[in-house]
Parts: sequence; C-alpha cells; structure tokens
Amino acid sequence: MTISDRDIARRMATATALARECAALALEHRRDPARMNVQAKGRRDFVTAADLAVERLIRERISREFPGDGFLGEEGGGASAPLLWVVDPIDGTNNFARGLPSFAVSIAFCVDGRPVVGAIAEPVTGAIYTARKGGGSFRDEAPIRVSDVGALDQAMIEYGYAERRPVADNLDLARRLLDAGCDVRQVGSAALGLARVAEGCLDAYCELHLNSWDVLAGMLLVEEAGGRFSDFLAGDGMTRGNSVLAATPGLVDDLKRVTGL
Ligand code: LIP
Repeated sequence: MTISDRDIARRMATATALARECAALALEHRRDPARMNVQAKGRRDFVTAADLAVERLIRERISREFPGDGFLGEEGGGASAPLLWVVDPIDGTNNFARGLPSFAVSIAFCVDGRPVVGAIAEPVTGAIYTARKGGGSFRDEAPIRVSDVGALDQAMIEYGYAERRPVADNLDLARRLLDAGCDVRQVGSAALGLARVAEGCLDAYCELHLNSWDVLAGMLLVEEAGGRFSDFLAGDGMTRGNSVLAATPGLVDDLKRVTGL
C-alpha cells in the first residue's frame, strides 16, 4: 500500500493529539473512583470505564478523520487492514484501576502490517512519546536514544508476566534474568516499559506473550531510538500476539541466549 509522506504526517499529528487528549480523559476518570466500574475479563485481567471511554474517543476521531483506515483495539477488537490503527486505550489497566501511576495510552498506525507512527502517553507525568518510521524517537520535543550498556550484570531489565503463559514459564524467565546478574523490574505496563527502553532508563524489556496493541507503538519507539526488537509480527503477531524481546544492541545476543526469546 503506498501512502504519501503528507498522509503519514497527518496521522502522526492526529496520534500525538489523541494521546494527549486521552491522557487527560484517563486522569479525569482516575480522579473519581466511583466512575472506575472495574470488570474482570479473566484471571488478573480487568477493564475499566476509562478503557472503554478512551478507546471510543479514539475510534470516533479516526473514523471521522481517516474513514478508510482500519482499527484494531484491545477492547473493541477489529481486523487487520493495509492502513491500520492499533490501540491500547489504557495499557497497565490493573495499575490504573488501583490508583498506581504506571499506565499509558498506546496508539500505533501501521502500513501493510508494520508500524510507521507511534504515540505513547504517560498521563501521570504528562510525557508524550512519539516516533515516526525513519524520523527518530522523542519524549515531548526531546530526541531519545537507547542506553549503551553492554553487559547483563550491568543491566536493568524489565520483564512482564503474561496471563497467557504458565506461571512456571513466567517465573523461569525471571530466574534466568536474575541468574545472569540483571537488575530486574516488573511494573505492569509493557508500553511504558518499552518507552523506558527507548529513552535509555531501562536496557531491555521482555515478556513471553503480548498483544499487538500493547507493543506496536513501543516497538517503533525502540527501533527509532537505536534499539533492537524481536520479530514480533512473525507468523500472525498482529492478531495473535507474540513474545517480546526489546533491548539496546549490546545486550541482544546475550539476552537471546539467556532467555531463549
Ligand atoms: C498489560 C501489559 C503488561 C502485561 C499484562 C497486560 P493491559 O496490558 O502491558 O505488560 O504483563 O498482562 O497485558 O491489559 O493492561 O492493556
């Protein structure tokens, strides 16, 4: 599918504006716990009124501004398309629902199945992370780059535990990282973790299974900030998800060996 630079720039502007607006909407919901309306989707997997309101806002804006584009959202679903928006309205919903600060809005725009625009909002700090294919990664207006850490026993690495994989396998991943001497974190928002890798605060992020809406904006951020990313879209990653290994280049080979990802 061919699309002009101008049309990609228009989508970059819309994604950035939506990230900012949705951050404000999420904070508005967060200020009134009576509006949370937390519902369980599965074990340790929740949705709130904010997830639904944010995704609705984004769907309506995209439908109005880019009626020919497809949409795939965590809460409302969707299908793949040559021009496709992939959205996690609140990434880190469990944190959000309990009043913890680590949650994000994640918006990606893809052409022929690969992200070319990404925007991640961190509502609690007000930061907006953006990336455009070939254009670099930014936190607000400042360029960001991955770290230059080159040894696992000097690295700070976040891992996420995936609901869709056995507890034993999730624990084994954490054990492998600890055995390798890594300083390990687990925060509960993949999108924020990937943004931290892109800005060099973390040296890698790994998880046994994530969905495209958790990952694609962060994947572009990491790659445009000089990082490396596993082949998340292999097979049917867009609709079935995949494992994730995102890292500064100096750690990639050792992390592949240690984690098997
Ligand atoms: C979450 C991810 C997190 C993962 C959770 C969940 P959600 O996304 O960001 O890394 O460990 O299982 O998938 O559900 O809050 O959008």
